[in-house]
Amino acid sequence: MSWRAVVLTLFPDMFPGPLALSLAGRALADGVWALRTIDIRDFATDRHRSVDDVPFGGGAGMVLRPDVVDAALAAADPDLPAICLTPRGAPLTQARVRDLAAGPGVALLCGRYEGVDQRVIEARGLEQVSVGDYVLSGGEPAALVLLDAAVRLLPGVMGAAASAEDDSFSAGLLEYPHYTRPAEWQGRAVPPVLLSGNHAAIAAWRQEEAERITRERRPDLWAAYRAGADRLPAPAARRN
Ligand code: 6GU
Repeated sequence: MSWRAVVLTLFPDMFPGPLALSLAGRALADGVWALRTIDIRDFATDRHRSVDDVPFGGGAGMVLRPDVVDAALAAADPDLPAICLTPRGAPLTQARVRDLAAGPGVALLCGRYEGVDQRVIEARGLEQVSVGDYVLSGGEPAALVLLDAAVRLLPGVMGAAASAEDDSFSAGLLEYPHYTRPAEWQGRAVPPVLLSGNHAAIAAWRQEEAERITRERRPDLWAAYRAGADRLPAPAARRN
């Protein structure tokens, strides 16, 4: 049985989009996962096929109607976790992606306009998820992001090397930098340790670089990593 993605959207033509290519596209063609789009507009009931209306209380933009969205959600697989993509959601994390990939699939409601009527979010118990602190014109690119992140974790989609890499992100650090041939390019040399053949020294250098980069760029991740390291039974020597 394939991992199932159901996307509820006003723009079904945006799917599979980039997910038809590369790793996700191969897995889709091979039946590792399946994608179904539900056009929210198909569930409009009036002759103008309206899906949205002005916000109560006034203000800019339009709000997706709860009755139309509820009817669209009723057409999705009831056994899938249902997520509403919205910039007001909880930040998407690798841990959440891993859990979703381990389950039967996901149903994704893509908000448009100013958003979705709050009552259908509550009535359906929708989880609200964001992909970052910036505003997209709709949830569709966020759905593509979530699906890409989940599909690459499905069994057989990536090699064993990649799952080990994931573990290193799950360990809470940004990755160390990478280099390939030529060993010197435009006067820039590759860090000599990488050419040394000393695998212990290479692993130590990569760990230090990962820690330095995380400390410099992501003080939030660095603090969480330090807090986690403090809970280890026999802590190795640490650099602040
Ligand atoms: Cl999930 N939707 C929209 N419209 N904007 C976003 C987002 C989602 N995540 C970050 N920005």
